[in-house]
Amino acid sequence: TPIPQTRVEAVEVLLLDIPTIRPHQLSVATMRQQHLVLVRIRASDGVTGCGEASTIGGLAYGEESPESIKVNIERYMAPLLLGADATSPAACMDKLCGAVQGNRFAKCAIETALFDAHARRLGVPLSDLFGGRVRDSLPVAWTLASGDTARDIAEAEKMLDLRRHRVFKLKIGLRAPRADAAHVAAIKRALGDRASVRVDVNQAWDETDAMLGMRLLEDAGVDLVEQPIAAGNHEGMRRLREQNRVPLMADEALHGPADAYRLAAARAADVFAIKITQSGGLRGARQVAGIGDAAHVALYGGTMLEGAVGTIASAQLFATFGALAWGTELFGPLLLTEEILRTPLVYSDFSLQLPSGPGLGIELDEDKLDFLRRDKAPAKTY
Ligand code: MUC
Ligand code: MG
Repeated sequence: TPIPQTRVEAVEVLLLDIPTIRPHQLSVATMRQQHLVLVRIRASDGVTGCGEASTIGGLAYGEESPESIKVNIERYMAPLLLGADATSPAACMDKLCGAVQGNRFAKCAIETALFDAHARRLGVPLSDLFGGRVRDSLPVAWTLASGDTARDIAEAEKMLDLRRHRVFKLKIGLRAPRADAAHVAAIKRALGDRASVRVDVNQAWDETDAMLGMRLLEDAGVDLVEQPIAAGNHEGMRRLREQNRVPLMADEALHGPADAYRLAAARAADVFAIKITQSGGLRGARQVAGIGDAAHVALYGGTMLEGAVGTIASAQLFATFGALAWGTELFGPLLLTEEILRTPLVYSDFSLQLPSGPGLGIELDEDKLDFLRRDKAPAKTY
């Protein structure tokens, strides 16, 4: 095979540790920091692209950790990419996926960096490589997860005042269903029709708990219940849908297009929470959306609580979706105490505004990266 004209020349992986603005309490973990994995890929024409992977609570949420992502990219994936045609993210990813099983989060970071670089090379926003934008802003939900009802209500009121969020997702599942439902009902009563209130159980319930919980939550005025039971229990999800009126969203159950197909066929979800990390990248997430559309499963733009890079990468893709009935939760950067961009992302009018520049449309603040990176020594390149 001929040597490509524009080749992948360097792959760099950075780990950033950033404190959260408050403890973020999920049924699987309480986060006080987030750890971002940034991947930068430079090509022989001098163009560099950036991608991100993040996880939630170490290995509590998924099977990749920030550290495993870094070492697997450096040791196994970077060598496969070096010399590959940087003008074809698809060809690069085919080569990678032919030799590497799993590792969806790592693959997502790499694929994003390749797309960012190629869009910059062409001088177009990344969204142009996925058909162009249907919208320039995306509605963004906020997660109330302080663990305290009064504090959650105060936080929601502040977000409404700032016109930053009017959709709130409550993290539940740590307490018994009746106690959780009382917490949710108190928040919904305080916010009334000014906000949509939804819950995420992060798989904490068994099917019996969920039958009770979903009924109580419906009575409390909840609009959507996310992943109430184990990710693998598709039949249980279908039964919950049959017995309840409040819509059910699949999140952890969705690990890309193959799961999307199985969930759709089993009629196990009303809504898909699409995440670029869980889907193994932007193209995988695009396929999940296509399966959802074809099966009349509504779409929601999910987050792995990424920082600015993964958040805007997700936004570039979600902006190309024809229908996005449930909006997005692309608030990750707002949960962090440190800004890593030269110009912060714009959140206004309850939405994230998409940047118009080429590629991801963002510029990293190198001084901040130097300050936040776990290993302060010069990054290793391969
Ligand atoms: C999840 O399960 O959806 C998204 C928002 C948030 O607070 O946690 C994540 C993970
Ligand atoms: Mg979720």
